[in-house]
Amino acid sequence: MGNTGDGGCCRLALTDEDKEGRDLVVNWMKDLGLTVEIDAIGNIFGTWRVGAGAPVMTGSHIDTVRTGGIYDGNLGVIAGLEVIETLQSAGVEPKRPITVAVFTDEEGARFAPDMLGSLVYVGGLGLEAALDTKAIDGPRLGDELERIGYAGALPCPGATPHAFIEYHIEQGPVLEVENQQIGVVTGVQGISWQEIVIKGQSNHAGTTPMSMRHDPAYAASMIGVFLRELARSMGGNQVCTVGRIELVPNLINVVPKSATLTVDIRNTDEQLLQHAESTFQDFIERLASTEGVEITSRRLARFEPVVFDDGVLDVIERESTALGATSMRLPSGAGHDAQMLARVCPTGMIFTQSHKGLSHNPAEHTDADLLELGANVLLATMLAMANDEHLN
Ligand code: HGY
Ligand code: MN
Ligand code: MN
Repeated sequence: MGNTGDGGCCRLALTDEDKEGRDLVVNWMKDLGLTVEIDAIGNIFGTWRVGAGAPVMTGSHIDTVRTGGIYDGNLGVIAGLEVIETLQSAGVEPKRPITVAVFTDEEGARFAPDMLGSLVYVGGLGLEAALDTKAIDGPRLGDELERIGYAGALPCPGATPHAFIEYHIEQGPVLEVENQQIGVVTGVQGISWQEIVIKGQSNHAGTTPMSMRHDPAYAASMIGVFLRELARSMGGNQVCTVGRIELVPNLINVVPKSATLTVDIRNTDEQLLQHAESTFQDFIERLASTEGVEITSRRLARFEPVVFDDGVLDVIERESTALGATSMRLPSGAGHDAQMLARVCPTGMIFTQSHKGLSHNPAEHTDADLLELGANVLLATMLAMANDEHLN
């Protein structure tokens, strides 16, 4: 489901490929004897009902971007199921239930914002507003959820877990460059997504003097150049991306009528992120005036930087060391469901290396021994959290 034939995966949220993937994971959960529940935004929960009290939860997402790799998100779900299977085979029963979650639409690539399912789960976005979200290809999220049969009965927001631990590839180069096997993730950087619409005047490419043009394609290009320069001048963790540009009518001999583009701005520091946003806003106001075009922006996502629970990080670090793994603390450049669960319970993340730092790319790769080591750290951490050892 979603195999792109080049080693990658295209499983956009709530597509038929996503349904196939969901059905497969639900079957794996049932094979493990887990209680499978689905909530009103399509989040899937497989719970091993042992022990007592609120569950220790792990998991991630199985939706991907269009040029996805096979590890982003999938690793966290599969490793979570592997943790349960390993404990069951060893006859080890945790003192708390263990839940593996598959959160809806983590990528936000088809339906913005990203981490949509986990955001609804923790009460950060109302269910009805989420269900009314429109896809970039048109359909309403709630209709797609019904169509693939994952509009569940469990209410949103959901029950608060005892703790949440997410295992994920780093999707960046740091662990490999620093030759560290495990990333003890300190938090997630702030994310600002906007859709920018530029309306100009379509005109003839051959007859229209340059001085008479009001060209949205030119304005969109200048936005890309400005954002690159802004990130370079700010330095540090500042990143800016134009990921999508659509021109109308998108023809060789027509000065376009309009351009629609997306802007992704991120920083680990909230003040710097706000500075980048306001600097960009000033630029597009100047650009609209000089080029004689109308520029409007619509916010698609805005999340402040998140810091994970120190107690959980200490357990991850301790269990990594006990397993003989090298580890380092680092922030996440990518967004994750864990940044939403951190709003409601003690939360942490475990990273494994991404070869050459590649992700959102079919060449995404992590060596099997590193994948296994990270999964063992996840098992040890979840067991410690389930047996409340972290409180000692
Ligand atoms: O956008 C992100 O950082 C994540 O891949 N959803
Ligand atoms: Mn991911
Ligand atoms: Mn991703």
